[in-house]
Amino acid sequence: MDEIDISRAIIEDFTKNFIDSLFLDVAIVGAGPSGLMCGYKLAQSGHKVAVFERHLRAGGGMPGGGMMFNSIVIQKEVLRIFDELGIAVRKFNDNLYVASSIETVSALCYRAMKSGVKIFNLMSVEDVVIRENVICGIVINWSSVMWSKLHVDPLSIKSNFVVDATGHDAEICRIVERKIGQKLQTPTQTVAGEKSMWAEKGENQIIENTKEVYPGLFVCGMAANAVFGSPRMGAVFGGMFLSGEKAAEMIDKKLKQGGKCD
Ligand code: 48F
Repeated sequence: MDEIDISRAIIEDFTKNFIDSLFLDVAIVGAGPSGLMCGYKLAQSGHKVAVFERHLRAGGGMPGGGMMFNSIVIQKEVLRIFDELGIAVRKFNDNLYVASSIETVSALCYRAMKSGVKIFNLMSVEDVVIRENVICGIVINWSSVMWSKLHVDPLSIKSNFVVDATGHDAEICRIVERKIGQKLQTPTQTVAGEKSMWAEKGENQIIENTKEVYPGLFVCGMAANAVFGSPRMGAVFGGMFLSGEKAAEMIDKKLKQGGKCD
């Protein structure tokens, strides 16, 4: 065994994966529960998907559970998803169940990747590609470049659709607003920002808020509630799974109608 072989194996494998991802059906920004769920469902439908995650590990806000008590709460209606993913749940009451946040993240990543999703960690999306008022891809850089504020130009990935699954800050929607110089077409005509904690209302509204907010750009998860000014909901996660699933279904339908960007 030679150290150079180890280096070559890693560099060649990564480069092959990266080059293979330069054109995607769907580029998902954020490997939290909604982004991973969206990717898993799209890949299951046969689409070419990659998830770009700023941090070292996938999972977003899920591993920390509620205030670092590393359990999460889900509602009865998402039991079918947890069952499909093979995640153990324990009944709390007639409507609520609990699961290990670590087991949930691990299962979701594993099943997503086994379905064909590529996950690129330590990469940040800093811009989008826009052609004739349509989002056609993302602009990426190493997170370490951004954190250290180095002046290094980014690279681009083309995709038919982009999903903003960046959580509370709805970063991609905010970038698009800045770049097009106008408010996104939302009822409030703005990226409103999430409202204070109201679990039940937030969970109900997240499904309605999951949609295409600009041609080629979908929003899901907590970012959807931030865009439409709906409440946050804390460590109850059912809505994140249902929102990711809904975004995937909507994009699947559009992809089956034909590609969008060259
Ligand atoms: O925050 P996050 O977990 O989003 P989510 O899927 O789930 C929200 C819940 O975790 C929780 C909650 C439950 O009720 O409210 O907060 O909506 O995951 C978002 C991921 O996106 C990454 C970020 O590091 C996180 O892992 N991210 C954010 N901006 C960027 C990004 C960016 N510009 N480029 C790449 N990754």
